[in-house]
Parts: sequence; C-alpha cells; structure tokens
Amino acid sequence: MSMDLQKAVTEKYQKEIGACTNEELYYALLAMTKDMAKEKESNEGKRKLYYISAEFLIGKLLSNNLINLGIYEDVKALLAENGKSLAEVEEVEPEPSLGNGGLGRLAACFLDSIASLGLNGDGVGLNYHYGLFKQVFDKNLQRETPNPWIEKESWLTKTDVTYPISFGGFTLQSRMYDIDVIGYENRTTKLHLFDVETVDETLSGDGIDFDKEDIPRRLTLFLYPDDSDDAGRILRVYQQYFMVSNGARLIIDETLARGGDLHKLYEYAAVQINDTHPSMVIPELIRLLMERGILMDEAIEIVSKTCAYTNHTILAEALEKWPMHFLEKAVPQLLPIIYELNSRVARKYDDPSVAIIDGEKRVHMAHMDIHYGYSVNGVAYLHTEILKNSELNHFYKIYPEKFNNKTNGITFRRWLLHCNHELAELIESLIGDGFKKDAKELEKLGALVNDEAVLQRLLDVKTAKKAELKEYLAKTQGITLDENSVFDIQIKRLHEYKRQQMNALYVIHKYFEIKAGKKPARPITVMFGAKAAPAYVIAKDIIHLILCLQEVISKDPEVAPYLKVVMVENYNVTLAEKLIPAADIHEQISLASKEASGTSNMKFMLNGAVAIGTMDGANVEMHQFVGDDNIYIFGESSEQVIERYEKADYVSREYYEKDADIKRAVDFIISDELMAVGCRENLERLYRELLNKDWFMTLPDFKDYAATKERIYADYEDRMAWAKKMLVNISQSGFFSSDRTIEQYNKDIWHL
Ligand code: 26Q
Repeated sequence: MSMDLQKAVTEKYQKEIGACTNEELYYALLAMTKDMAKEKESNEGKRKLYYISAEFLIGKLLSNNLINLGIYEDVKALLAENGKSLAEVEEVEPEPSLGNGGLGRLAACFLDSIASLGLNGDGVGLNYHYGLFKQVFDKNLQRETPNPWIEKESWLTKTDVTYPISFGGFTLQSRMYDIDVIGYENRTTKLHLFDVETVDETLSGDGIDFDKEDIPRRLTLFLYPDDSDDAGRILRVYQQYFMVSNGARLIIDETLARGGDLHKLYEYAAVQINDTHPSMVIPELIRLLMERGILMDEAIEIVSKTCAYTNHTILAEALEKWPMHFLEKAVPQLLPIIYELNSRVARKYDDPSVAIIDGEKRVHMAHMDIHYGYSVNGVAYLHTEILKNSELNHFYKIYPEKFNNKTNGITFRRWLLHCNHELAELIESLIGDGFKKDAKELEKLGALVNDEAVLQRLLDVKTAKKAELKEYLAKTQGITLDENSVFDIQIKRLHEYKRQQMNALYVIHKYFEIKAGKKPARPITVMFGAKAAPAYVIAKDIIHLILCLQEVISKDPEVAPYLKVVMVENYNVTLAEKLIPAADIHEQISLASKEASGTSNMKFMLNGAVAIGTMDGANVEMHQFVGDDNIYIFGESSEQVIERYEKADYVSREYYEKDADIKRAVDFIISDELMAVGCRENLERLYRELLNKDWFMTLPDFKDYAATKERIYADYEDRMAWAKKMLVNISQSGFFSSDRTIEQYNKDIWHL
C-alpha cells in the first residue's frame, strides 16, 4: 500500500512525499483512492435498488474512503513518517453541499450501508455545481454566497451515459457523472449524478442570484433551499423531471442490458422515492414503458410494483403540490398520464382528500406516490403512527398493508470511526472490534457502567475532543472556547418547529439570573449551527437574535465568565464531525409531533452526549433504549400538541402575561441592549411573532424546558454519574446504525 501513494505522487508530481504540498498530497490520494475503488467489485444480483433523491449530503470523502478501504492508519503513518499530517491534507478537500439537512445526509448514510452490506443498489441524483449556499455572517445577519466544489480533479468520474431529456419546447442533453461509494471492507456502489451538457456556472452578482429562466444553462447550478418565488419553483420542477427522466432511462437500460424483461421490471428494479421530490418518476416510467409498446393498464401495474415512497415530514407546507400550469409548461408529456392516474383514483374513491389533483388544480405528489407505489414508510415509530392515525389516515384506511415504519439510522463509519478515533479506540480496547461490523455489540459496554477507571477514560476522551474543537474553531473562525465549560449544542437547519428560539429564550433567562447573582456551578457554552432558507424571514430573524445575543453577552463582563453563546458560521457536515464528538449536552427540542425523526440525535448519542429533548421523532425510541435516567425529557406530548392544533385555542400572549420569567425573556428581544447591536425591524418582527402567534408553541413548554436545563446542568457536576449516562447512551446506540435500517428496508421493501 505505501508503495501506491508514493507511486501516485511520483506519477503526478515527480516528487517524494515529504516534498509535496498538502494540496499535492490530497490530489495524489484522490487519484489513488479512485483507482482502488475501480478495482473493487460492484454488487450484483437480479433485482437492483435505485435510491432516487434530490439530495445526497455526502460530506468530504477522503478520510471515509480510506477508512472503508482499510488503509487509513497506513496512510496516516506514512504521511507522518514524511513529516506530513493527514488531518491537514483533509482540510484541502472542498465539501460538496448537495443537501439541505437530514434527508440528504440520510441518503448519504444509506449509500454507505448499502455498499457495506454488499447490496445491489445505486443512488441517483443531480450534480449541483454550487449545492446549497454557503452562509456568511455580516452585521449579525445571514448572507448567502455560492459554494463551488467541483474542481478539475474531484470524486466525480465522467461517464459515457447521456440522454436527450425533453421539456415543453426544448430538449437538453444530459451527462451522467459517477462517485464511487466504497463500502466498509466490502464492495462498492455508485452515486449517479446527472448534469446538463450546456451548464454554465455564470451567476448574476456576488451572491446566489442567477437567471432562473435560463434552464439549459442554469438547471443544475443550485440545490433549492425553499420555494419562495415562482421562477424558482418552476425551476425545481425542471430539476426534478430532469433527475427522474434520467433515472428512469438508466433503470430501463440497465434492466435490458442484464437481459431483463420490461413486463417484469419489478423483478429487476426497486425504486425508492426519497420524499416527494422524485415523485415524477412514476408517470415518467409509465410513459417510457408505453413508448416501448406496453399498454397503459399494464404499465401502471408494473410501475406500481416497482416504486416505494418514504415520507420525511408532516408539515403541510413541505408537502409538494405542483400547480397544473407548471407541469403543463415544463413537462407537458406527463399530463395525459397524470390525468389518467387521477381519474382512476377519482372513479374509485369520491373522498377529495385522497385525490391526486385537487379543486385548485394542484397535483399532490405524495398522493400519487401512495396510490401508485407499493410501500409507504415513515422514518421513526411516532412519525409513522402519526401518518397512519392522522396525517395520512384516509390513505391508511384504503391501503393499510402499504404502511410501514423504518426508523432512521446513521453510518457508524463516518459518525464514530472517522470523527472520533479516540472513542472508537477506547471502545475497541474494552470490547474488541466486533462493534465495527455489528453495532449491537456496543451493548457489551453495559457491563462496565460501574467501572470507574473506564468512566474516567471516557471523560478523558470527551475532554480531548473538546480541546480539539476549541483549537479548530480558534483557527478557522476566530472563536474562543473554554473546554472546562459545559458544551451544550444545537445543530440542525433553522426552522421554527425545531425551536432554536426556545433555546435562545433560555439563554436570555440565564443571562438575567447571572446578572441577579445566581451563577452557574460551571460556565456554560451554548453552541448553535444552522442555515436558514434565504426566503424564510422568521428563521433569519432567529439567527439574527442568536448572533446579537452572542455579541451582547460576550461584551458583558458580569455575564461573560459564566455564559457564552457561539453560533458557528456555515454549519455543514465537516463542522458536524468536529462538534458532535465534543458535545456534553445536545438539544432535540422540536415541538412534539413535528420532527419526523431527527438524525443528529443519534450521532450525539453514539458520541457520548446526553440529550435534552421532547417526546418527538426518534427521541421516543432513544428514551425507550436508555431509560429516564439517561435522557432529559420535557414538554407537552404529541397528543397534547395535536389536540391544541385541533382546538385552535392556543394564545401565546396569555403565557407571556401570566409569567414574569417568560415576559422578561421575550421583552429582551426588543431591549436597548439588543437594539444596540441588531436591526430593529428584524428583532421587532420576531418579538411580535412570539407574542401574537408562536405557531410552534415555545411558550407553553418554556418553564418545563428551563427547569429541565437546571436539572441537567446540576447533574453534570457529578462527573462519575454523568460518565455513566454517557456510557449507557453509547452502549444503547447500536439500534441507530443505518446498517440496521437498510437491512429492514431490504427485508420488508426491496427484497434484493
Ligand atoms: C420542498 C418544496 C420546495 C422546495 C424545497 C422542498 C424541501 C426541501 C428539503 C422539502 C423538504 C426538504 C428536507 C426535509 C428534511 O430534511 N427532512 C428531515 O428528514 C430527516 C431524515 O428522515 C428527518 O430525520 C428529519 O426529522 C426531517 O426533518
């Protein structure tokens, strides 16, 4: 192996390893890794899975690939012998931001598990040139800039596969690019990313503006973070159709190439539709089969046995409903099929709530998926129950057999072996290395919960990771941290239902307590990382509030020694890999019933952090695994919340008026102190929102939240008792491996 890197370096640069720059070493390792991936066998089998997703938030690939190839330690040692650091070489790699958050990262974890389990399945998506925007803070506000990640040499490999993709009025030539997904000590699969041949990276200014009507040149520039304006929304339709038409053609070509019979496509292909973004694959596959001579009745039947749908949200506004005239303009060839699918449903069921096309001529993509797919799954126990019993109840009554749950998971390769070598090594020294392939073996740690020497080593690893984060943030963002403070972290997309604003209100509450002389036993560092969709006004106001609090508190000599707010800039996978191992406490405080699953909760648990959370998403299952003593649960239940929405009788102002602590915290948003560092318009808008609406009910949960925070900070001071909680969390995290999730998808849905 060591020969290989020297060989790659010699071939590329005619130099010795020790004489190379970090850039040169990165490109040499990239080339070497791509060659090694080529030599590995791909998975085979009769039936092949196509995981179609608008997002694959893969993160940096070098280290993960080296780990999965089993050569990470060798490369690291070889570089060290030559006076080089693998960690510094890693810094050179740009992070592709091909996803918004959980859904995109889940797709990436799934590909890792599919490859590692040796299953026959590939990912299909789009090759966004700028991905999601890069976040910069400017005057305590979020500003968006492009994040170019494709360099001359990258993980992408250009293929010969191209298709003519027709839209209303014009046709574009596509091109498929592949990224090898290397499984852990196993085979490889591929992520197929489609691009347009005519793409042109020119933007209109220094932000992320561009001509949204110039489809041939702009189709694959950005991943859509929102659906704020019509030009943007229709561009999203073009993107989605481009993705699924390419995917459908690939599926048909590969099936035929393997000697498959299109009349039995479902014996050769399973298509997993990741949320509704790829839903047009259903009418497109039907159309392509009909082009090849199959009659409509049969084509519908074939496709219905091929496609399965995963739901990731119960927020009504996130369920895609495309106006008919968008589809007429962008993809007129699909209309006859969508009309037919709609009439078949309408003939059978007169309930308008299950119609595909509604009274306002909008196409409900999820409804099409449920009627014409063979499986519908939610992503955590509670989420699937809510889908069955309320959100999609009318569908559940028609098709109870289609509904199933697949609780999300994460890949332990990236989220433990790669991001926390120190912890992985400690675990291996205690229970051997079986957990690397069978995560359930972590349960063996349970026998050690009273071993103080072990607990002390666990605390030492945590301290080391906190110090590492401190150094990294000092170097990259000029942030100073106190590693002896408690690290309390909330990292996820900024959304009102995730309730970063409640965490911010607690910070204000603590600020006042400290001012009044009630000092915490140890300094507290509250960290945030979050991007807000550029058009999501309130989300951006919440970022503004947090940044203003960061400034006000850091400049207040009475409070700063005890409380620090840190909002990291441009939160992404790379930062997650540094923040999660360093966390003592993680915030999973969504309004019960709103977070489908959450996946950062699982990553923190695996890294020995303790959660404060509501009974929402996968927190419910985490609670079941670790028990009351090892997770801090608070807040109203999903039943209570659902009832509040049904009754529509929540008045936030009542909570504000009857509780002095709440009033003081909310009022601080428009205080002179904050106005001095912030924008009146933004802060007042947020204040009014909380006072007059508070749609995600932060105020009713606030007191319980604050009391629970006091309890968790107090418990943190008994270091041995705390280390025991850490160990229980790690030992019970095996269920949340994406290997388990993928095995369940395969057993119940894909049958590969
Ligand atoms: C829709 C229409 C127009 C433009 C954009 C969108 C859009 C984009 C992204 C809608 C939804 C998303 C992403 C959703 C998402 O990330 N959901 C998360 O999925 C995770 C994996 O299942 C869960 O753990 C999270 O609970 C869920 O919020």
